[in-house]
Amino acid sequence: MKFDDTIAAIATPRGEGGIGIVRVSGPLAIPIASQLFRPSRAVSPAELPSHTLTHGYVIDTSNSDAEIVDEVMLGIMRSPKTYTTEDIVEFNCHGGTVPVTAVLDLVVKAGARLAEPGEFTKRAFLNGRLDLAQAEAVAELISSKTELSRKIAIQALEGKLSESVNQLSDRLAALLAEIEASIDFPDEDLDFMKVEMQLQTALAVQADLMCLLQTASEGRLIKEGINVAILGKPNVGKSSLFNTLVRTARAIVTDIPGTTRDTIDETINFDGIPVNLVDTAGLRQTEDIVELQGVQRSRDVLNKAEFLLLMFDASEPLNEADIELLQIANSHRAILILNKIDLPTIVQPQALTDRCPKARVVQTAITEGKGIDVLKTAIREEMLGAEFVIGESPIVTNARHQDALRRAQEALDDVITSLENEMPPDLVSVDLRISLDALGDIVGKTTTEDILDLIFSQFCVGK
Ligand SMILES: Nc1nc2c(ncn2[C@@H]2O[C@H](COP(=O)(O)OP(=O)(O)O)[C@@H](O)[C@H]2O)c(=O)[nH]1
Ligand SMILES: [Mg+2]
Repeated sequence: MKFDDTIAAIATPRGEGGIGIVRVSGPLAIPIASQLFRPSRAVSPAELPSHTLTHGYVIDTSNSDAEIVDEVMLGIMRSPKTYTTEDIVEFNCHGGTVPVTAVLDLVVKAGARLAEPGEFTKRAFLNGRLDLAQAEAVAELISSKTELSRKIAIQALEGKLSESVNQLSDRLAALLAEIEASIDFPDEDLDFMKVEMQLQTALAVQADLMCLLQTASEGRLIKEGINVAILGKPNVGKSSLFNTLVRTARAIVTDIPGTTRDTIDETINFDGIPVNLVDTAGLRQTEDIVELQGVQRSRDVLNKAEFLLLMFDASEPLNEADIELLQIANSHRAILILNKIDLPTIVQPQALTDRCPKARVVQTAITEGKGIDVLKTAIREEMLGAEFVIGESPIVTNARHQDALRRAQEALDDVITSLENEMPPDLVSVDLRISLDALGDIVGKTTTEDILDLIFSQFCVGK
């Protein structure tokens, strides 16, 4: 695809900083630079070699005295080896809102139009430099909250995810060709053998598709994070645990509101997982109206939490509140923490597992620093699975990809059922096409215009 308009935007964040970049892409990029830029040595932008930076000035020529607007470094990147594949120029201005905006205004007056959010990346996609999954990885990389999500985004940007999806597509496309050939040239004698082989192929693809789809639960967790609540009766050690976990993790700056008087929360980087950790007021029966509100909030927290750290005091007999927590544990993802094992113990782990056989119990003495590493490993394993490692194989982090893989899988299930029941090949091919189209949606082969608009509108301006 070739665009005949030229787009421009401020590519750096608003506010003051070292550099502010005005990025321009399209056929007018270099002519605009020639018009606005005066190099400090006598060369015109049209003669500058590609992929170089040149010192000079942006000049406003609209009035007679050719006023200097800013001193800049001009970056020139000629088509096709650029982000958008088009000619790109970047004015590296002094990083303040006013100089950058002044340069952008001149660029627009000279014939560019303001870019929509994500439009540079959209052009990179429409011009075939990135596929859709790679374009989305750009946004994921920018918004990644932890090292782990950065690694996964880079992997997707390099095309690892697309490669896996394309391999699945190729195998299904080959199967489709074979099945369609048997519609056109039926051969009764060979059909039985053929269908059996087609079925084996479909099953093999299904198994690989399933593996990829299964990475989505971890992938989404790493990308979006998880709400974890610490619950337990008063004095059991919740705040001590909260403080220990927060202190030993790297904090993540987020704009998620949530701190209330009765619950404190903090988003931390827990081994690469963004964890929103909530310390609650005690969960217990009470008559006091002020207390009651705190308890109500604990219940709200409970409803929002996706993972629970339930604390019990090993030095005191279990009470009603403890029993209630153990019931809660049965219907939630949870770890049971038996704290204060440094004191004479009354409660054994068995007492917890008797009531809650599925949950893992970790024994700790938080104030003594005992059991904390074991607890952290347990939390990571319960959230990500013990075998989880970032390796060569791609990880699905994007809800849209997950949904497309699910659709591909459902259609492939139908293909398999039809093959098993020796249904006519034209029927099989219909489902096979649905499955292929769903895979095509991931890399953008079959994606509709509205979906593309939606995806790119979530990018920042200037990317
Ligand atoms: N001996 C002992 N005391 C603890 C332990 N963990 C917490 N505590 C103490 O128990 C008291 C209550 O702790 P806190 O974290 O405020 O409990 P919360 O009410 O559940 O938030 C404090 O005096 C802590 O120092 C532990 O493992 N062993
Ligand atoms: Mg507390």
